[in-house]
Amino acid sequence: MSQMKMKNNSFNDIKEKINSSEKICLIAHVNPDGDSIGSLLGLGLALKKDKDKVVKIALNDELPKNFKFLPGTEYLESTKEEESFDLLITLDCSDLNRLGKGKYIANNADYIINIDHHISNDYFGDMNIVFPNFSSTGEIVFTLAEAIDLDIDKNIATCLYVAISTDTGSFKYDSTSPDTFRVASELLKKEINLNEITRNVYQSRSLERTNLLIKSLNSMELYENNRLAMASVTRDMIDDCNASIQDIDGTIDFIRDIDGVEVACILKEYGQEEIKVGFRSKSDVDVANVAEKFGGGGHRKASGCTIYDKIDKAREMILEEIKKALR
Ligand SMILES: [Mn+2]
Repeated sequence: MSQMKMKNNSFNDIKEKINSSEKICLIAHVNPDGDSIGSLLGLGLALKKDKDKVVKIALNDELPKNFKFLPGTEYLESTKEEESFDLLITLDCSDLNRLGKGKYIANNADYIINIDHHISNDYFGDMNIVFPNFSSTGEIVFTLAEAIDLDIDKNIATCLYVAISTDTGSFKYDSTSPDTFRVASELLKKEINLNEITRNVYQSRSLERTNLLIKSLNSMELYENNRLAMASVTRDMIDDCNASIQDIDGTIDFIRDIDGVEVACILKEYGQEEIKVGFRSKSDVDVANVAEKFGGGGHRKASGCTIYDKIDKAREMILEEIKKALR
């Protein structure tokens, strides 16, 4: 990839491209989180206000339960091989592989706008808005919408607020800037229902998920004078709890939050030889670097990768690399 390509377009370029497109598809990354769902629905609903356009809001995964209350979820539909679009807008995706099985949709589109905040973004779009210093893709979407005069109503504000709140760990992460609070303030002015958001997003953990959390924490081991904590979640553990693989999300934050722990790591057995690994750091250790050693990526303090090997072998390999990073 040439350095020349690593350049952002202006909001005006984006505006003109959106205005001149009639059939638009929006899509976000696989294993959706609050930022991908919130920015997808937020921008989707904003573009749907233009009745002269066909706007598809694509989601190929199951919508996590705690986001089902979001406005616009009734429009979510999976992609189809035979579809084509003037414009594809990707949200919160650092590269096209993040689209998972929906990746083919990139070939079904004449043009791609890539909106993201991951530092590892490879500028795959024909146009790119990649701001690694933004807290979330939701914050970028708001800033863009404001700049190009898209109407942000209460529904859209609800989606974008969830995007920002979840991707900042409720405004705790370093990526939270004065602008983040300005955007949150603008969204609150739309009279969004904070109580409804909090209840759905943060206070509705299922019993199955809670049981899996307990099991996962029991699998935890500490290394390097308790500076590193690792847990593994196997298929059997998930089945025993009657839980699903998405129910592991969030467990890593509990591990990171232990006093003295600098790096938290969780291994998730997606398949017998497909292990997804999540990393969190709360010190100077750059876990994006660690993830990159295994073909993954992310942010300095939150990253991930996939290892195609047995879970015990994956654990050994990861342990070795994190130990190096901690020295
Ligand atoms: Mn994000």
